[in-house]
Amino acid sequence: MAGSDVITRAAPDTVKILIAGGFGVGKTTMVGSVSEITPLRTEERLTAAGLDVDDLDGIEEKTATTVALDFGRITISRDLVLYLFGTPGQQRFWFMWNDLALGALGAVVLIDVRRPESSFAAIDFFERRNIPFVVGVNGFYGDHPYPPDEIREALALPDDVQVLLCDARERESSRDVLIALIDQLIASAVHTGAARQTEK
Ligand SMILES: Nc1nc2c(ncn2[C@@H]2O[C@H](COP(=O)(O)OP(=O)(O)O)[C@@H](O)[C@H]2O)c(=O)[nH]1
Ligand SMILES: [Mg+2]
Repeated sequence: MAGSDVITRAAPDTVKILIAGGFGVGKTTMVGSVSEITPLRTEERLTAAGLDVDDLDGIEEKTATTVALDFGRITISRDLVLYLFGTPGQQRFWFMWNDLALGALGAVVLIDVRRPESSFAAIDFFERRNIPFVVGVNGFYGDHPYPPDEIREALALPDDVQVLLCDARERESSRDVLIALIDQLIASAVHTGAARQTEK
């Protein structure tokens, strides 16, 4: 019967994912490259007023910044839709992170391979709250000078946190990072479920 498919098919699960990391690491770029809807952006041109406040060392080419958040959506499969929330990177907007993290199942912490220290605070944020995350290493200018294991060591990441080399400008590459995160979330849910079963 025409339309029965529509009636019987359950609505997809929607999952909230944060795209986090320091200032200028490529969060807005990643949300923009994977989103299938025109991402909602709240970018403002960087102005002279922010010069003393925003640390532009090493990213002098940056001319706009996310003042509130980026929002995008990607359909992973018929059953799974991700809502992506790109966090603001500047220190003075950190107060928003707790609210943004509410209900988030996981996160991508992006790092700029040239200045990994700018994402330390984001890693720390998710570790403290036990929010699962993967690390996406955004190789600016397509450069990936360090293998994932070296980056893991430099960031003192535990073995279960995946480190993925990526290019935030590329849809496929950004999508791969999100799929790795989803795989990790599913694996840990299965693991927790199995542990509950054996407790019974
Ligand atoms: N060459 C290069 N530029 C990038 C890459 N990712 C982001 N950018 C640029 O770097 C700047 C900062 O990126 P943006 O996404 O705004 O960073 P955010 O502060 O983390 O949201 C922008 O001008 C981007 O166009 C990349 O992989 N390679
Ligand atoms: Mg941004």
